[in-house]
Amino acid sequence: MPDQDADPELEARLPEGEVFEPPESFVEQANVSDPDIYDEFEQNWPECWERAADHLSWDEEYDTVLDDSNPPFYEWFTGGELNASYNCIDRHVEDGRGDEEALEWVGEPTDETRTYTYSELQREVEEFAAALRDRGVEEDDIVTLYMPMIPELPIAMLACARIGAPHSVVFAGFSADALATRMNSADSEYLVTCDGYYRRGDPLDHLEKTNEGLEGVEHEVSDVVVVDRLGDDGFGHDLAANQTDYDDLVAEFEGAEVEPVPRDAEDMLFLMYTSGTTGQPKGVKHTTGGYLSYAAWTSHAVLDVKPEDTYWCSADIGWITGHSYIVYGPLALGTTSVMYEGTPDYPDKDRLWEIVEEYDVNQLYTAPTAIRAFMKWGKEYPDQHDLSSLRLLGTVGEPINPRAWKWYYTHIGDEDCPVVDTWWQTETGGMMVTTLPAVNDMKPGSAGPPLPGIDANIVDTTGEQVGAGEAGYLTVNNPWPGMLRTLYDNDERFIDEYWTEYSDTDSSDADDWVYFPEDGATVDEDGYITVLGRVDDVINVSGHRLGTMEIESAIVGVEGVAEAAVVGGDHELKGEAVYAYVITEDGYDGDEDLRERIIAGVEDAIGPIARPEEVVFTTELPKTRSGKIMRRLLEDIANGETLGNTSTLRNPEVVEDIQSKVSND
Ligand code: 6R9
Repeated sequence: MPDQDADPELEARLPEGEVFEPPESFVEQANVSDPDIYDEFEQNWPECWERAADHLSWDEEYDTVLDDSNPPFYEWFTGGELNASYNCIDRHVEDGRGDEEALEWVGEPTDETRTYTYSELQREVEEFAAALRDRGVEEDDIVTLYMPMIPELPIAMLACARIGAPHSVVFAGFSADALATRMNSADSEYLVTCDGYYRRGDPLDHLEKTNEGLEGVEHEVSDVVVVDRLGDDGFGHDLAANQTDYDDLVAEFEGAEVEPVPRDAEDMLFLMYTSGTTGQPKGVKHTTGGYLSYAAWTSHAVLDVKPEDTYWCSADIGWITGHSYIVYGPLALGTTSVMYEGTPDYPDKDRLWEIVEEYDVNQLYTAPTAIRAFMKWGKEYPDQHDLSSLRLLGTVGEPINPRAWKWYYTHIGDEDCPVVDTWWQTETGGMMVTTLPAVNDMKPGSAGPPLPGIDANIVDTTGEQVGAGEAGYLTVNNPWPGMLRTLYDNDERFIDEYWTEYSDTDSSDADDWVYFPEDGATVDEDGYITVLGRVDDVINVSGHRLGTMEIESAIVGVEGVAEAAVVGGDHELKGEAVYAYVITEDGYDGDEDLRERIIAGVEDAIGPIARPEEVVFTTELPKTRSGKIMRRLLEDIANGETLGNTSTLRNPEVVEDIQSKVSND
């Protein structure tokens, strides 16, 4: 395997610290190319956000752009009414664009693809919306969607949106327990799932996992719709009494017309569960008007999406990136969105590049973890394909190191595509910090300035702005349309998690409220923000957010485990990997059997993405005198770094013992 470290030519051509200008050919055609946009937004705030709302068709015009009378419960575009499904589908058909492609679905098996024009998507969505209604789904009922990357997932999302039923998508790679926790939390009585899907050529049984999860749901689940994805490769499960086959159900509603329900701008469009500091995942609530405007606006301004483009975001729809930038943003703009079922290395390591070539993809939006893998596989894979259709590249999910950035820029973009490194979160709904591709120079490794209208600052623990180059905490001072409105059914936790750190929580003046995303960052003299990573107990494995507490509670649930501490250690491909330090109960050995049971316990509770890279058995964990586990120290040990001061420990002798057990390869 070629080692990119040993690519002196590349390193020499693109030295660290170099700044790249937007390519002229890109600037000439860009949606947003006027640098005055920053001033315009600042001087005209919050009315500037009408520019985002203008990307949508409203059934009822809004009266007020921002109602900030009750911070941090901000409301956007109040009085306005709209429907997300209408905005993502019908209006494009009404504009005479019904025959243009909305979704290009590429299955993992190389001979399987499906194209949906906007008219076809409309028909499918209306039929499934009619079916959901028939099953009893009413406006405001939360429908859980537990599906992999198959077309029925966006179809179900849009069908829910059409009838005003918020969806809660659970990533298909999550475990049965994770499904149950989320359905319980949202009191969701409806589920859409599938029989299985393909992973690297093999069919996976998804219905069995679903059924296991349903056993853990505490309320009655009235209906489960099951998509038959695998056909003859299926596992032959019989459907239970409350389960219906998707195709059979939809066949009953052939040609059905379902009027899109006008929704209040502030009505919930969906819930998305994400990891936080405590064990329980948080149900992030997004609304119809603000979220959709923001997803559409950022797709337009940052990803430069145009109706005639073929745009591809390689994320999974089970994460926020897929919601905003596979489904809602691109479809609201009427473009063609590509959706790929499989992994980038199946059947070979050039699969993505084959798809880019085949579909003439114009924008590619992916994650640093994927780019690091491409780098490791070598440039001969992209080199086999004509990638000249690409006009813009994007990354999201975790910090990108300059070397990976440069590789992407050079070998995928041919030094002719701007790269947008976009910082944002499940909670922010859309991008917050990134260069505008035709306006700002690019600095590899640094996301860039906050977007127009976004007031992001790097501050110290007292809230004072730090100087250029100093590490601090990322904060956001003004609200924005795409922000979460609350955590489902838990306003108190919403305030606790995001607003207590830097706000005057007794104040009813919005200026006294500051959003804290729990990321560390630095800022340079040009205002470019470099995000360093989470400062809470959340780790980022391959761009996926995992709570260390969730993993710890899974491990402690395993028979024979007394105590566990989980930290993120550096990992070449994944960015971070899970390191678990475990104390066994008396009478149990830290042996292979226990290690395997711990790994299985984590996979059952969360999913394979949370699988510990290393399980280290120890008799004690390093603790401060007040009894707190010194996680920093455990991280340093995982990374094989020289340890700082251990004198504040109650039990300094344990450190050496643990160090000797970590492999650091
Ligand atoms: C969209 C998404 C959010 C966390 C976030 C931060 C990290 C995302 C990043 C980045 C550095 C970037 N993150 N994008 N860090 N540079 N461009 O990923 O949402 O799953 O909620 O994760 O991901 O730590 O706080 P989510």
